[in-house]
Amino acid sequence: RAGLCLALLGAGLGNRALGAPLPIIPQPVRARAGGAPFVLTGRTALHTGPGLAPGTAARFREYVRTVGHLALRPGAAGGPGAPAAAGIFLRLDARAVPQAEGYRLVVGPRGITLTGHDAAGVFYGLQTLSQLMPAGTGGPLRLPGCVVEDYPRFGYRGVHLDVSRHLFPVPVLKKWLDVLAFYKINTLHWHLTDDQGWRIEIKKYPRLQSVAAYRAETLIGHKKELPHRFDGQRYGGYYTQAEAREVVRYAAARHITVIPEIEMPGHALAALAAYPALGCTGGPYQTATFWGVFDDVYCAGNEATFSFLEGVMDEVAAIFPSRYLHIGGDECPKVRWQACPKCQQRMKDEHLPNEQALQSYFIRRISQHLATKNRRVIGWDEIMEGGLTPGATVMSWTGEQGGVEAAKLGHPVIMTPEKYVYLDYYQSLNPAEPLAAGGYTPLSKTYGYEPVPTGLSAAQAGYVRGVQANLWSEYLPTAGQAEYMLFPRVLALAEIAWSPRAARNLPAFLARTRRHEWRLRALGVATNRAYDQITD
Ligand code: TNX
Repeated sequence: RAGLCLALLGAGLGNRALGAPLPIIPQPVRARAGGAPFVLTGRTALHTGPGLAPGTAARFREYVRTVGHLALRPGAAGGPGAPAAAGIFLRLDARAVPQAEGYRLVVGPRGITLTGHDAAGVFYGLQTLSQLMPAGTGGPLRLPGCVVEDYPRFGYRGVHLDVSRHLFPVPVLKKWLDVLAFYKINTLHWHLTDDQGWRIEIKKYPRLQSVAAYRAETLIGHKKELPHRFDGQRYGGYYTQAEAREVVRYAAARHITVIPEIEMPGHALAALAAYPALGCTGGPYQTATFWGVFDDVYCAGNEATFSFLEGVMDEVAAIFPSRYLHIGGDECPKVRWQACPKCQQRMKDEHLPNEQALQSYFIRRISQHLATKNRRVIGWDEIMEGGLTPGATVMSWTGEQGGVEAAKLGHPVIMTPEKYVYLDYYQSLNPAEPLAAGGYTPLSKTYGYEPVPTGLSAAQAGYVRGVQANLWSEYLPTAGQAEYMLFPRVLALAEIAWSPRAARNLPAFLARTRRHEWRLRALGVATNRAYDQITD
């Protein structure tokens, strides 16, 4: 039989059945195609082994229904008495699959066995299985015979979404979460506050809803980069706590952790518009109507700032169970602090040599407050200015240097350098591209990014916990446009975050990506020009 296979391969005939690469993204650690396919029909049962939540199988059923137009039969509860009929068997076995989030998938003519190290592993195995499934109209579906052994390279595989500059409805967020999970992304970094709008309900501070959540109707000050939607209309809105909890629940059911970001001490104009006493000058301020970096930031000399932010973070922590909470920390000008008697007094009292150290003091106080709730902070790389807060994780966006330094200091690091993984940048040089933030990160550039910088020892490299792509929404007034920027570049991020470094192969990835266009469409992602722009 082996001889026959070889002969077929040699003749170029068996290529499809035996040697064709499986269209899986991200590329698994080991994937061997071969043997007879499994034929999935309306008689196929899905058996869930002990210890697995029923929801795990439910989402796969749903996928088979939408893409294959087939309803799988319910399986027996599993265990030793499980029926021997052909079907799909899901089970947990941490010894058989030793890596966290890992799985082993065997597809053969008599059935499909999926063994996960943990529930996440089973879930990811089901995503792989879904990706092996052809589209159908209710008739039998042939799933290629194969053995896949797989686990992630990084424990943190993130996508960041800015909803301050423009916000997107909860049903759209849910659709995107489905797609992220399909590609084994496990973290949504939710950028909830910025100068242009505060998007999370905080019950203790109602003006965050009535004032900070909306942009000023009249334009004040500068004229730089007017958002095209500035037409004198109020723009804004926010997610209620109930909605945010629903997003957290929906994400968790797909093994995605939602990390909320509350920006401080900079990018805070919307909050200052609502509570002007929290700024050094006392205002008045208005929620920003254009993009950029603003001089007015939270006053670091005012105790009210800290009690306000602690009140905010208390509610945020109650909504979001994630161990890590993001406190921003980027792009905070120091001019107001320099001119503010209270800030200068604070620097004297605390023996802080400069405003950078005052920023560090600011972050440390918030971090200490969160530590009492057993939470840790993540911040953009500028939180290193003036000294890095103990226990903080650094998100390295301005380049790789912040991440390198933090790893050398023994702090966890998420790499997200703008040059490679900023999804608000142009993805092609086509002049017909819709207006974007500038910058150029085509699919191939994101794919070519290596998250572990050179020059780190093996131990230091271990602090690089993962990689993230960021979608800022200044130029994305509609969900459709945001989706156009997300996909297919998220697929490249998924592969650099999950697959072994040695498996990286651009032409092979691009070929697989093309085979995913219809799959994305099946998940509700609009087909877009981005596919025509895939070039090697
Ligand atoms: C910089 S990245 C910012 C954001 C902007 C983005 C635009 C970062 C931490 N701060 O406020 O939206 O550039 O690309």
